[in-house]
Amino acid sequence: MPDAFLKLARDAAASAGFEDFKPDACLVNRYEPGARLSLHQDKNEHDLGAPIVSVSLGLPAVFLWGGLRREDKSVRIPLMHGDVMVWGGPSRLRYHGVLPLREGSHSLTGGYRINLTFRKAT
Ligand code: MD6
Ligand code: FE
Repeated sequence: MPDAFLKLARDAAASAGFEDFKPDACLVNRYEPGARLSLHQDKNEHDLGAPIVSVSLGLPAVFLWGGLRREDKSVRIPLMHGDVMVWGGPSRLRYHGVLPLREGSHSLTGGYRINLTFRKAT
């Protein structure tokens, strides 16, 4: 992974209280208008002690931040270009998702949203 990506993820994790995050994977998803991510847990990683760092680029989105059970109420968090979310510790397995993306245009990504999620996958 590029050094700049690693530093971004490590610095973000540290500022949220997760020192010495060593991500070994960066998932890159491109969302087009209408695309959504239904409520889910990120639980494919072996080490659930490591946080998730999620970087939003381009078109804005609404993040759904739920609880530890799928049926728990979720709150809506607007995510803009450059926003970084970090979750871990007791919140590592909280359900989350993204509402359908609205049409728009961003000077850097055009009609898309790009999300990077950094993880310790192995
Ligand atoms: C987001 N992404 O796009 C949140 N989870 O703001 C995710 O929760 C996610 O992008 C699992 C795999 C890929 C993802
Ligand atoms: Fe996720």
